[in-house]
Amino acid sequence: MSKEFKRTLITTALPYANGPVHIGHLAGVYVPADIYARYLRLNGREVAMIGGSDEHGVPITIKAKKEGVTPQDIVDRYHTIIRDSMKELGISFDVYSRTTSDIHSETASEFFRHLYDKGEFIEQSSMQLFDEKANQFLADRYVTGECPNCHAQGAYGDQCEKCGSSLNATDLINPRSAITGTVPVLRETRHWYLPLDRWEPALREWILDGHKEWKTNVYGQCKSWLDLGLQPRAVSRDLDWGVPVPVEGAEGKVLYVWFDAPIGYISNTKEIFPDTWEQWWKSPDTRIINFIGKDNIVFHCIVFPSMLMAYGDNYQLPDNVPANEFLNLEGDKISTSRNWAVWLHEYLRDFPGKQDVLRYVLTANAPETKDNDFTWRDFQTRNNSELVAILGNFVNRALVLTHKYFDGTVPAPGEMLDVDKALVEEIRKLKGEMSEAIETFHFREALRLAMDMARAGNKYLQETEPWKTAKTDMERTATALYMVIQTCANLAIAFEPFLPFMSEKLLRMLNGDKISWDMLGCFDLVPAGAHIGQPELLFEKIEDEAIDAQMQRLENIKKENQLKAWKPEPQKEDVDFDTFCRSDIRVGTVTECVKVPKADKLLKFTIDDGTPEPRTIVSGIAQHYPEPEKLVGRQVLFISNLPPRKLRGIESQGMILSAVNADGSLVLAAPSAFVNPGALVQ
Ligand code: B3M
Ligand code: ZN
Repeated sequence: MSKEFKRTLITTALPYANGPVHIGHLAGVYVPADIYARYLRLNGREVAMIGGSDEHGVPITIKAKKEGVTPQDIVDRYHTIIRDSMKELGISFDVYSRTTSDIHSETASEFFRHLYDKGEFIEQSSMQLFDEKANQFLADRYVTGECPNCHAQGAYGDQCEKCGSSLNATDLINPRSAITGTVPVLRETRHWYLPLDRWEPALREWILDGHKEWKTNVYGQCKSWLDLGLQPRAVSRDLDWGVPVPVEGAEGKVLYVWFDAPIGYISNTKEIFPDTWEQWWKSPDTRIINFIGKDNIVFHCIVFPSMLMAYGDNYQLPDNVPANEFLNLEGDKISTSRNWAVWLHEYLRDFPGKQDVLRYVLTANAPETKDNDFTWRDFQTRNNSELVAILGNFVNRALVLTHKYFDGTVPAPGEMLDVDKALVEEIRKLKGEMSEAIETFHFREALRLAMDMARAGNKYLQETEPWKTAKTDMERTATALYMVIQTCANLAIAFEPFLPFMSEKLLRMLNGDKISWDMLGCFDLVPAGAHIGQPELLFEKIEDEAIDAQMQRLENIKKENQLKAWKPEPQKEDVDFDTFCRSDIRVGTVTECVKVPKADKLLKFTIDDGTPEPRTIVSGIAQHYPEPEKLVGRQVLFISNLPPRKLRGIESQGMILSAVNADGSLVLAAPSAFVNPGALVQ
């Protein structure tokens, strides 16, 4: 890390307060930011970690309308859930505030007014989509339609979630109002635009020449935006929820949410440092780092920096924007609206005391360079075979052995042999690699290296076997246990940024208190003669039942979503009555039903159709009735006058009727009460 910075301002994307936070938010933004902040604090650096809820914007007003409550009710509800659950996860914000605060509206208003007075905006009239039924303009997500780029349905007026392109509402093909479902009309309206093109040369120089060290995904996205050429962007909207545009004649207009939200970083800094906030934003001694997800890159690397440059007055641009890719859940994209997520507050309820397990799994799987997948099986495996079996096991053995052979008093070491020196070297080498990884935002790698420290500890115990030397050479046992206790103290430091709850517990067991990154690699952290506490388990095994319950929950959500998305097939073409009457549909009773060998889908039915001869029908429903013998005795409906067909060498005399469910499953159609076999259905 360059030494010329005096302090680091860490900002974290402000989550929309239209829902709770989920593992995607955590893996992408809050856990990495927290690791970084904790690491810097351990290094004695001056740090401020800024967070808060983004409480404006259309998704919030849409949610409020749907529930028949006010937008304020919505943001009050979710702000509280988000703030409390992140605190419980140990995300160490120095401030977690909200964009509906007074200090924020004042700051955002002043920011806009300053740009307005400086002539930094273009004022322009344009035709915008208007819902005549709701009597309002349709900003951003109030319109949906077909994406002009990838032609996906359901693209929003500001963005297509399918191909990720950012859109203007008027670009959508076949737009529909999200409020009334009607086709919007075009109506003229005036707005303020920030001419991003004015800042293009400065942005090119700052990013493309000056920040080649940025992550390739971030640098690449910026480059392609800049190469496409920047255009003026509207920074106001016709809406009644947001910070009012502080200009005369702007009634009914508010600041665009992406104009006010990043200013939230500034207002939240003001909230904790009312007197010194300027040095966090305007001093070149401050290093600003923005933690965000990949969908926010353009706003943090192009739009907000243009706003800051337009403002002037020494506002500093971020030094790095380590944006992450997306985390998927069990192979599917996480989605708030489809409830396809693991919600943090629910996780904390279902797995009490297991904050570090989630932090560990999300970091080990962090989508740092590509999208990644969270699965509950992987969660269980990482807990059981890494946290329990490697880290927990090592610490437990170290403490138990010290109690067994030295009554819990750290023994004085004897002569240091090669095996002991090798352990010290290994820990110091790993420390160097960890620091490098964290400082370059490679947190998964850093976590793997921390785990390697625990592995080194286990290997050392295997090699020195202090339980064996206790019979012959107590000095060797003393040295080995001294070394492993020091290793435990090292682990408490190395893991603190990642697993702060574990670290605190381990320190308590070692009767340690203050730690710093400088101490990592030292082997005199717990002095000989010090007493250590009783060993407690740091991690416990997660059983199949807990995982199965989570998988079942997701399974249910998938079914619910299929049902919600289900639409009946369009009606077939008309048939005349006589044609229909020529179909011979009858009731039959199943007398035998077996799988057709070597055919996954086929069942062979033997049906009593009221005639002396049993009827054979082959039907493609085997996957929906895995126990065909249970169908014996059931009544079914079948078409009896179709020409016979050979299927796998069996002659099928008709077709059994079934209905298709939303999830594609087939259900046999049957009369609602017993009917004589062979009866006609009419
Ligand atoms: N609320 C979008 C998001 O949650 C937006 C971030 C604002 S950061 C200033 O992804
Ligand atoms: Zn698209």
